[in-house]
Amino acid sequence: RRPTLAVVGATGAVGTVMLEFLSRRADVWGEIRLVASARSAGRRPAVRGVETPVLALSEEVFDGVDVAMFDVPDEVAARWAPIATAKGVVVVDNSGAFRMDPDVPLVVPEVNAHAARVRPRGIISNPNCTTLSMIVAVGALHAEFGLSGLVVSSYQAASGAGKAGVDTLRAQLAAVVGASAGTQPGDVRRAVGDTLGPFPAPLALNVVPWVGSPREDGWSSEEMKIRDESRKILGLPGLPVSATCVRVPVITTHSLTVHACFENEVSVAQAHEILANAPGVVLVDDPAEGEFPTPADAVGTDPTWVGRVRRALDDPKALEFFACGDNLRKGAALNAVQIAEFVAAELTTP
Ligand code: 11C
Repeated sequence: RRPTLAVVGATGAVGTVMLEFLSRRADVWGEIRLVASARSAGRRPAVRGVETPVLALSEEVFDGVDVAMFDVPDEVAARWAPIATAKGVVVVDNSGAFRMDPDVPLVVPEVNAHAARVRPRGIISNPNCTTLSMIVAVGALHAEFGLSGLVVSSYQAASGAGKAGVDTLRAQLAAVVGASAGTQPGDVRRAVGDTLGPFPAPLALNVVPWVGSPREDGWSSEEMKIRDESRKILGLPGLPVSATCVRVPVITTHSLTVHACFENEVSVAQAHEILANAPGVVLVDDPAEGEFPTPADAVGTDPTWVGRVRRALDDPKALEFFACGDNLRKGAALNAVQIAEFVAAELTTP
């Protein structure tokens, strides 16, 4: 019997991309059941070419389900994932609710697929999209050189803040386009008016050095997620990690600059070879020819794109590079689908 899959949050930005992947990847599933809030119930999105009714979230929707992918707010996941697991469902959760629970593995299949096998609570967490936009490349370099520290800055897209983020950026871009804004203090703020949406400052014609909510000593929740999640995925609980998270006026695809320190000396030639051969990574690194990844080129694609690889001028054991990846695909939906397929293979292998 092929396993039954539920997609919880099937009509959201990430859920929609999940359905796209389920429709075009090798089909390992029996029934695919779509679930969302009561507000979205009754819609009929296509999955595997078949219009499929969306069911309202309830205990009964998990009857007979083997694996469920959740893309819902943290508090909804915290409440409903245990209800699903109590019915024997393996939950692949894309929220932040369980990521740091020691009894919940945090999985990136290219880096630590083995961790998905040990899941005492029946839940496997999917990392934050910002961590995911660089961790496949970092993991490949760590396997060869031994990571000893990370300093990263992010350049995060509006869609990380959901549909409200995208709608806000588009509205702000429309407001500034004819306003000749961007030359005097406050002129961008005046042009966008009170349309800040989920962002703490105008995003059009701007960069905003704040993502998430406040944590101790001036750090943001997003910066702490990058630190905590990188440590857990790589199995390096004491790894020094410093992140500065910045929102930029890009619709979709998060980017990061990475300063990675290693136990061993590194060379650009070796790093190029590792990255060029790493599953899930595409290396584009010929800046003299204008070749490096950008969000505008990476959006809508699956890999982690890496370029601008340099050895640190003052440390022969450190590399600098630029990484970007579509935050709705590998950053969310694709990684969750890969984990779900890993569990499906486990369930169907005698
Ligand atoms: C952003 N990375 O770009 C966030 C969104 O923990 O899954 C994803 C938050 C999370 O705003």
